Amino acid sequence: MNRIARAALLTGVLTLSSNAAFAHATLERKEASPNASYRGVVQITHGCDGQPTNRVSVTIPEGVVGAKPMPKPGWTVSSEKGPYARAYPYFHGDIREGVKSITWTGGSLPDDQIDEFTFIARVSDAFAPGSTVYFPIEQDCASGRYRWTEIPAAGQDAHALKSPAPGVRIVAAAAKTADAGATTIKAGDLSIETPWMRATPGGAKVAGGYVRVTNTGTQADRLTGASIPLAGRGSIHSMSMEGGVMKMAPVEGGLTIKPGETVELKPGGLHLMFEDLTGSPKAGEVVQGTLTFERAGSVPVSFSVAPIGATKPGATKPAAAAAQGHHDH
Ligand SMILES: [Cu+2]
Repeated sequence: MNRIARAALLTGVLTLSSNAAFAHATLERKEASPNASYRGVVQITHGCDGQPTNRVSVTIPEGVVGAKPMPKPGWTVSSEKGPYARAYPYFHGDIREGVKSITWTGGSLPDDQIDEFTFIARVSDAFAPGSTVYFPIEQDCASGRYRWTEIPAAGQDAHALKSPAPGVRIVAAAAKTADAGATTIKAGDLSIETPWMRATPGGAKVAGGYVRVTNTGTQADRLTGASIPLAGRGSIHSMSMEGGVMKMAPVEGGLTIKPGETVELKPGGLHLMFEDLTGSPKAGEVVQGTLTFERAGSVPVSFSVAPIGATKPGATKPAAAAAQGHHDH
């Protein structure tokens, strides 16, 4: 035994609770989104004051539905089911009851080893982005146990709790997932949102690209170019009606984005024009590209590809798209 450990033993400093303060039971994934699945991985990083852990139980909070545990070799898993406080939308219908707690027993996790206990569930629409949902966890050893079940009161700091239940922050799906078509890239004073483009039919030589750019700085910037590997060249186009016909033309000198201004490139208006295509972007793909700004420089972006004729990122093709007229990009 080293000197520090001996001193700790003599003075009693190394108590169960001070140990616990450094290593709570935790959930590996600390963010989830409403109406999306959540993979809960309970991490146990120590036993009970030297003893092995032989029971782990997680309470599935109200509003988290359709929970299912992952079996674990060497452990027996059981679930307790019951009715929910209300019905929640669940895929194609409503769900009114389900798993309320999951318990793994019969294994033995030594104090000096770590392990994970996994479940899958769906976070319902009961939680708004910015809120936190707590999953109380019980950890038992032969004698000795932890109850990671304390939930902070409104305004209370979870760090002040001795045995906090792990919390998962609810974030809007759009802020988190690129495939939802909403991503924000920061480049200097510019905020570049949701670059997307339309799929093109095979053999098409042109494709349109779209993006929203906000200038949060105090000096104007200018979008001067765009490129994707599939296109021989890229430029910025405007569209206007001339004699009843929609015409498009390059924006000479680049597109100015004034301080505080948001410029939106969208179908039917300003757009990125990719020409001399050597391939066809397909719906669902992500095309890597570059936007070039006078001040912010070259900014790598990922264009998510929406279906042919889509009017919005990620949107399905509207029935009227084919009748939209002169421009299919
Ligand atoms: Cu054009």
